[in-house]
Amino acid sequence: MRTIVVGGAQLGPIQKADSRSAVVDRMIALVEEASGRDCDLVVYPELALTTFFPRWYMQDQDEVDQWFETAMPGPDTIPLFDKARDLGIAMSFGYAELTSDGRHYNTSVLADKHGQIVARYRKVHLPGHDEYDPERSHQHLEKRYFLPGDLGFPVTRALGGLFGMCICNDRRWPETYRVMGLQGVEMILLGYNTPSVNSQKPAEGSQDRLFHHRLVLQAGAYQNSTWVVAVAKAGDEDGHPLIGGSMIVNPDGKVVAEAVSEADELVVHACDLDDCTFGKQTIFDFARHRRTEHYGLITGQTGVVEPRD
Ligand code: CDV
Repeated sequence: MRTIVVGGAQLGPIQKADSRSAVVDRMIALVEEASGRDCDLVVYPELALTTFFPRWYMQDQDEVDQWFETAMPGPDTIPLFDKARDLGIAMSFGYAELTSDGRHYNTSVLADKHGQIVARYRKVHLPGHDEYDPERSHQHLEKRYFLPGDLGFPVTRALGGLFGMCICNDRRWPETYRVMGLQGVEMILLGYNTPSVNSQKPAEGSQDRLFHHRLVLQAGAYQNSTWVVAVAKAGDEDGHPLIGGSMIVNPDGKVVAEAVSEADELVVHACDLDDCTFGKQTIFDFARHRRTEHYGLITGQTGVVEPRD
């Protein structure tokens, strides 16, 4: 058995006016609760330190840059790293990263139990648009504020297992899981901010969104025989609702723990990484069963090319 007790640390809404330090206080309260529940690892959402700012249209780059961190840990996040290290808990969370040479990414990090960052991921699949779109019920300007990630989908040895990360929209793409599956991933950590309504399809509400969320997590976990830990920022941010539904999915694709609220809430499960072995050695033994000679279109072509008449 290689059991890791995981706490999915869902955050309730963060308003535009909320300070980083107020959010970090909430994150510290969750890691303290996690300690009381014997967690080894706490996972927080995408862009955990602020409101989901890509909903706001900004033209002034200085205003945009206020939402980004130039150091991790930085002045606001050092107390969180100190607390997690003192409690001996590893953690993962998302934030907006501004590099020293001026690049902007939607990033997640994994810190070990000593507070050292051991893995970094930059969001590859950026949804939304890059200019103000009056046709939408709300804006989703990730393509305006971030570059596509440049690190691929790395898998890292940590906590006695093989860990990968992805962020929000990445979870809808089978390629995300498979690229990590091909590196033997045993646990995928992912945070998200998913609006409860589709900005281009008002009929698609929160129940539909939760259905799609669950569908892709369960499929990704099962098809790659990996744990998936998915953690929301949820609830109403300045009049903009986000779904909850934080959950832990086992390598059989079953949901084993799930949030019941749209507030700060810890979802805990003892995950045995050895549970990944059976699927990886049988139906999803990639080395024996994959047929890469037929998969060229996956990497050779981006959009759809229909067959000729
Ligand atoms: N933060 C996100 O990536 N959100 C997207 C929305 C725009 C659909 C998601 O896939 O949940």
